[in-house]
Amino acid sequence: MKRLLFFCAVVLGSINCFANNIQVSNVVYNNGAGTVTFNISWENSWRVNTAPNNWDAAWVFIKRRNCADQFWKQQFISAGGHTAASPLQVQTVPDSVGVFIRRSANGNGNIASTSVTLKLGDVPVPLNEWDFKVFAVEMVYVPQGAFYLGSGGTNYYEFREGASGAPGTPYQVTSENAITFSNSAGNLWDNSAATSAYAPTGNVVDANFPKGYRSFYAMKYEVSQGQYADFLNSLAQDMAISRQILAAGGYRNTLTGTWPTYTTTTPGRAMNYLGWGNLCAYLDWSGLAPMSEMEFEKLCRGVSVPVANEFAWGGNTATRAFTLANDGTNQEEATNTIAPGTGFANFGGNASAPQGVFRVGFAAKAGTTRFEAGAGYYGNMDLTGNVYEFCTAIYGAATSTFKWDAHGDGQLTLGSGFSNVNGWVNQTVVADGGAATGACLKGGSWSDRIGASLEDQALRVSNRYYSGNAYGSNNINLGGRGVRRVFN
Ligand SMILES: [Ca+2]
Ligand SMILES: [Ca+2]
Repeated sequence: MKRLLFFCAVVLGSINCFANNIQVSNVVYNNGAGTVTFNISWENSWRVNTAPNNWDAAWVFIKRRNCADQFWKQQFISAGGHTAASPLQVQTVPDSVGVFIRRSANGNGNIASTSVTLKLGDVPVPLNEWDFKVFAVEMVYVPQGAFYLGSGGTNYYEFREGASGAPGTPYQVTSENAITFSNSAGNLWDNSAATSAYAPTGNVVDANFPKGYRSFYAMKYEVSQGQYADFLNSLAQDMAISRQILAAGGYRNTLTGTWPTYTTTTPGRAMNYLGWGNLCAYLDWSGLAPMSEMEFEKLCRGVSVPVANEFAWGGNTATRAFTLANDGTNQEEATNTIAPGTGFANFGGNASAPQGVFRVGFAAKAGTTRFEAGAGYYGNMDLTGNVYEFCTAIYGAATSTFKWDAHGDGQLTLGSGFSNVNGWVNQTVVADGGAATGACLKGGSWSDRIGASLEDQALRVSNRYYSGNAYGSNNINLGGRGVRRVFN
């Protein structure tokens, strides 16, 4: 078979990827050296050795495509031999699915376009027949350390220490050791008196279940519409058709089109309509993993002492963001006056405009406080509101099958495009019903109100109303973000 060698040599991939201002450009493949060189830039970066003692980073992974094929396949990365220009450095991972790129020293501000060269793992011969596409996802590092589950608040469903009454005393997680779920001293329990619907099988949280004590990286933002379009366009056609979610005009989601040219006019807005199986597929393809509901609480609260009924920014009152400026652009923001002492988030929009998802990180600007940005302790955005975030729950069998070290390998089931990671629960579920059990929803969404009813408590960090749920569908409110717990 005659191959289009000349065509290939000319188009060596040069593709820009946008994910809330992170940009990859000037992708150049050197088949002699076995490297891919590119420039990367993003905004509002940091590395600090004072609280929260962390940094942000880009999770970078590479796909390759043969000239004769439109299906981008996983390109593994070498264990070493990488270079990054100042101020960046490369942090590798044992399974070679991607790398983290982060500041090499303390600092903050924008990362200007900076050159990075990654040494590739094996590339099939002939070496000069491949295009390469570089993807970058903004992440936040969460250091190892103890933290609290439960806020001591009045959520009907909320973790608490086993011997305390309701509203109870928060439960402190001090290791990754197995946790007993019991209403006795020193154990983990729930305000609801833990009916079977909200407890793990066998009443034990397995030692291998990710509890948030160990360090991990979490996506700075919810998965965006642009990221999901990039994902679909990189799959084989049959996989993309199975995983496509076309919701043009649906609650501010504009994703539309056909393979391999899915598009959205609002790539920076959160991806709603993202069912559990579709989120798992995106995360497997990206080399990431779903977070657990314990990790979600740590992202919000960090090492702080809980505030009863708090939201992600560490306070229990909020200002609703609803007056938009630069709507539909990559500068989309809200201009409402934030009441003193309150945090800022996209919620309460069930019956009033703008009624839908906002740009991820819409409230974060240079100089905003954690309350003004609606940020979690470590700098993750929109943990309260915008889209509900799918997590793996302390509920049912998931608590013993879902392991902390199980990450995506960049490769999906052929044909269906579903994820296929050992131990992840219900990976082929994209509809409501009992089959989605083990996935839960945290943080509330753009449509939720703040109030006393069970539904109106959903925006609170520690609320577990949807922890025993069966919602897996491509619903107007649902989305998520990924984590990675294994790195060198
Ligand atoms: Ca959210
Ligand atoms: Ca896989």
